[in-house]
Formats: sequence, structure tokens, C-alpha cells
Amino acid sequence: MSPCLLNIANEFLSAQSVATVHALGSGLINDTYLVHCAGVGARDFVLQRVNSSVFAAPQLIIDNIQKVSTHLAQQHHSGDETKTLILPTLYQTHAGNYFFVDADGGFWRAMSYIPHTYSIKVLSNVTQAEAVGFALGAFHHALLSIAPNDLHVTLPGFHITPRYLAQYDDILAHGATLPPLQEWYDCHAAVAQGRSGAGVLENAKFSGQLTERPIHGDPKLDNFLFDRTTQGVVSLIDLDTLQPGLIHYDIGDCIRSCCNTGGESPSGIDAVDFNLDYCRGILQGYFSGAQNTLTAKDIEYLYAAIRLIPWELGLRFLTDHLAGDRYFKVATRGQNLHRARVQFRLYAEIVRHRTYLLQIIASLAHTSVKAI
Ligand code: GN1
Ligand code: MG
Repeated sequence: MSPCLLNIANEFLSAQSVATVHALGSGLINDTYLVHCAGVGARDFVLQRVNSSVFAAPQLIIDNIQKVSTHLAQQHHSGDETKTLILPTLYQTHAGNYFFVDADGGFWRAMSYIPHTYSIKVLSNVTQAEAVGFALGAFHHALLSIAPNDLHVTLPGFHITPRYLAQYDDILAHGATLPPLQEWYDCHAAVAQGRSGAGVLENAKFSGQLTERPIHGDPKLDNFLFDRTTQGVVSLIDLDTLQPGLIHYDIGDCIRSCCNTGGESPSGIDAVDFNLDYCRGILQGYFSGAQNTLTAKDIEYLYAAIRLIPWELGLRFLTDHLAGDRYFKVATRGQNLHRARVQFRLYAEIVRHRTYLLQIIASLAHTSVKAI
């Protein structure tokens, strides 16, 4: 283990007796470690180096987390049992800051490791799907009373699909090295297929049909923590992109992550499958957790969001591949291209199931849904 990691862990007050530091999770942006502390009463905690080429002002993330944590604690205190999600607590350094900057400018933070929990890479049943959907709906509901503009924008342009499309066009116009023919053809065809719908959510926002709220931004399956005893979801972690946005980004992202039973990186793209029962379960859980706060317009744009966000992520992976893997971490060259193909396959499955998905939404919302 690097002595440097031990030293950094020791900068935080809670690091009473750091024994080991190990890599944790499989995030594509930040570096995350589990710090194991030895001794009676010592608690393990999470140490993270925030990727400052993605997050230009990581202090803003800390402000947002503190604001939302205080808000949730107040609701919890006032006895609203439907909002029992807990968030990790940020730790202070010996100097009294909530972050530590190392000699190379690396931005580190530490937070509690929520005990008796586990995360999963792929759902195993509809009960889990409902629990995830409920947690996301309850999270949105609990944050409704925070004015979106009270939160900092930690990642400008995040989930603004037309912006990702412009970046893709720009990189192609500047002579990117293209992938092997068949792979390139498939990806480029998928981009072409979704191009006309890229602005669907942003246009709805600009025309006032959809409005911003506080959102999570990155509610992929492994950011939900399940309780070892109850098997329910007790926490939603990875709060870097907690900022104003459309709930549709979150719902689309959660569904694209949870309903792909092949996972985000299957060995072959034929393993990609969109599980309709999981999708129904997530939406059902979401409606219940959000306590019917969705407007008719919100519901009208749900299918568009479910279709858009995997396409957007495919585009982001593909663009990053063409740019030389500068944003998403890769172990090998070609990994972002593969990830892109997985998302585009998922997008194709969602398009194929359009009629049925619209029926699911309509039956859960007890309304007819106009297709967008
Ligand atoms: C990134 O934090 P992490 O690595 O789980 C990305 C998400 C993608 C996700 C795909 C800030 O999330 O938008 O959906 O990878 N986060 C950011 O796995 O870009
Ligand atoms: Mg994240």
C-alpha cells in the first residue's frame, strides 16, 4: 500500500488508527478507497480523490452535500418516515476543513462508510427494482423543498445532450482516428438515429414544459446501498453531481443502468438486454416514493428520457474514445468504444419496446400517454 495514501488518510480527524487503505468500487471518474481503522470503536471510512479535471471546483460539491444533508436530517427529525435515506457524512481534517489538498494539488475528501450495507452491479429481482425506484422517488421528493438555484452547479453542461452531440461533431470535423469499420458503422448509425431527438428534454425545459429541481445526476445501480438486514435501499451515494437538473435525467439514468441485465460492461454486446419487468418495478417504486408529485408533462416525457439517456451515454463514451480516453477511466484502449456499443444496443432495445414501455407508463400513471 502506498505510504502516501496512509498519510492522506491520517489527515482526517477520524483516522484514529489507520490499518489499511484499499481501492473501493468501480467509478469511472474519481479514485475511491476504503480506509480500515484498527482498534476498539474505530470506524472504517471512505477516502476519495476528486477528479479535478472533471470537477473544476470540488468545494462546491462539499457545499451542496452539506446543504442537502442538513435538509434531510431536518426532515428526518420532523418524523417523516417516508424520507429515511441517509447520506454519507463528510469528515473534517485536523485543520478543520472538509477536504485536503496534497502536494500535487490532488483534492481529497473523506466520508463515513455506511455500515451493514452492500451495493450490487446487476438487479436480481423486481423487489430490488422497486426498492431502487422508491429510493430515487423519495430522494427527489425530499429535495423538492430546496430551491434548485440554492444548489451550486458542480458540473456545468452535465446531461445537456445537444452539447455532447456538438462535441462529437466537433471531434469528427477535426479528423479523429476512427475505430474499425463495422464498429464505427454501428456507432455512427446509432448516433444518426438518435440525432433528431437529442434536444427533446432541453427543448421541453426551454419551453417551460419541464422545470429543474435538485437532482442526483448519477443514480446508477451501484450508487444505491441496500441494508443487509431489510434488503431495502437505505442510502444513495456519490453526490458529486447533486445539482439543479431535470428529474428525467435521473430517471433515465437509473433505468438504463438497472434494466440492462448484461451490466455496463458485458464481455459481448449480445448480452445486453432491457428487462421490462425491472423497468416497471422501478417506475412503480418511483411513483410511490415521489408521492405523486409528477406533473402530466413530467409523465409525458418519461419515455423520451428512458430512450435519451442511454443514447447520450453511448455518445459520451464514443466521443471520449475518439478523443483518446480523456474523461472516463479505461484499463485498455477500446474500452470506451465497447461501452458505447453497449449503450447503443440498449437504446435500440428501448426503441424496439416503445409501445410496451408507453403502456407501462400509462398504466402506472393512470393516464393515457402521448408519445414524444
Ligand atoms: C460516471 O461516478 P461514476 O464514475 O460512477 C459518469 C456518469 C456515467 C457513469 C457511467 C460525472 O459516473 O455520468 O453515467 O460514469 N459521471 C460523470 O458508468 O460524468
Ligand atoms: Mg459519479
